Amino acid sequence: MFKFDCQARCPETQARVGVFHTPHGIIETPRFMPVGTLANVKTVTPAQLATTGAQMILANTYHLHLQPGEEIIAAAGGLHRFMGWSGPILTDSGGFQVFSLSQMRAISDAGVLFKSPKDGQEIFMSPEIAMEIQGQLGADVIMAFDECPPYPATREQVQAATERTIRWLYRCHQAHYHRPNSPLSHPQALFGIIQGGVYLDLRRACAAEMVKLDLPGYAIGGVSVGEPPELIAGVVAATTPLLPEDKPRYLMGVGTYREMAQAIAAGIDLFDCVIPTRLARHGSALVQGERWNLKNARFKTDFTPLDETCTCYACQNFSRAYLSHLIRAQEVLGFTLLAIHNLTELIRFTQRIRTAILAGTFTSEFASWLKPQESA
Ligand code: PRF
Ligand code: ZN
Repeated sequence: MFKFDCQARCPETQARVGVFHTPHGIIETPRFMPVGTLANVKTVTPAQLATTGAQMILANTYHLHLQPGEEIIAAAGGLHRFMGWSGPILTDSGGFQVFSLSQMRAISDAGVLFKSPKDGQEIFMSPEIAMEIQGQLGADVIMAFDECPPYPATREQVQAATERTIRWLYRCHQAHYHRPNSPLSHPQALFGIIQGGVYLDLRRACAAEMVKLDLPGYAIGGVSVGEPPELIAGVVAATTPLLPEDKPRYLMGVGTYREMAQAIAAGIDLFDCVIPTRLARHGSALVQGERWNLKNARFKTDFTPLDETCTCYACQNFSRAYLSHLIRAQEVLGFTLLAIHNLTELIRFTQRIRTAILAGTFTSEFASWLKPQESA
């Protein structure tokens, strides 16, 4: 279980093609993972989601702990049954969300005390509690509880957060692998989250410390938190050489074309981001690398598909004019169709890279995405 088979490598970069095995199925990497924060990918049914090429999807410990609570999900038989998704699921630990979404009361080595944005109630989270909740949720992959420093932050602040994240990982590992009697019928893989901000030596030190635990996978956290996007590739390239070749690598919260292509070139396998579903709810479509607002007047009488090269349900059955109409009228179907398209588009982008690595054409075919952003 949780084997990662590397099937091919790019001779010019660190990019690789792999298959990650989980109790609920395989993930062919590199691959983008849709975000289903509250045990649903917003506006999309699991049946629709399956048509986008999604394999593993995400859910959030933080949100599900606040609502409806892990006891209810455990009573339903776990997340897969509760939400009707039989494929692989990964839960984020809450480490990041506690810091970014709630009013913090106190943070110490013991854990984090914060105020629920829902009802103002004080809630305590720790590595042990995050493991316990994720055990109840029952995802295939669970994430360590980490401290994600903001950007900008001083070196001292980032170093303190990184050292705490390492101490917390050891506690997560202890709590997870020595859980007395898990009610689950399948094992869960614990991934560590490497922090270190934009300080490459801190990144390397954190990775070197975490690989000692021989975990089934590793994530890079603390990027895409407000730093210039050009810095992401450097952070990733400094970190991946320290990670084992035979374990999956996940770059958290990154899901733009350029950043994904460059991270894949540096050896990343998995991504997640709310962008495709969030853009859909704002009436925007990802079309061949661009963002189009469907409210734009030019779409009102455009009866061509959104993207004639796209195989998604929206592009196969509807016109830009119809989508524009639905979005202008605030019809839920418009958001659903755009979400289906945007997810298909980003997943297809990572699938196309996968195919190119296998064919030996990655660096030539994706040259425009691999070079730094041209300034306008
Ligand atoms: N830690 C966790 N989840 C995350 C992040 C992190 O650093 C990020 C940063 N981009 C997104 N999601 N636990
Ligand atoms: Zn489409």
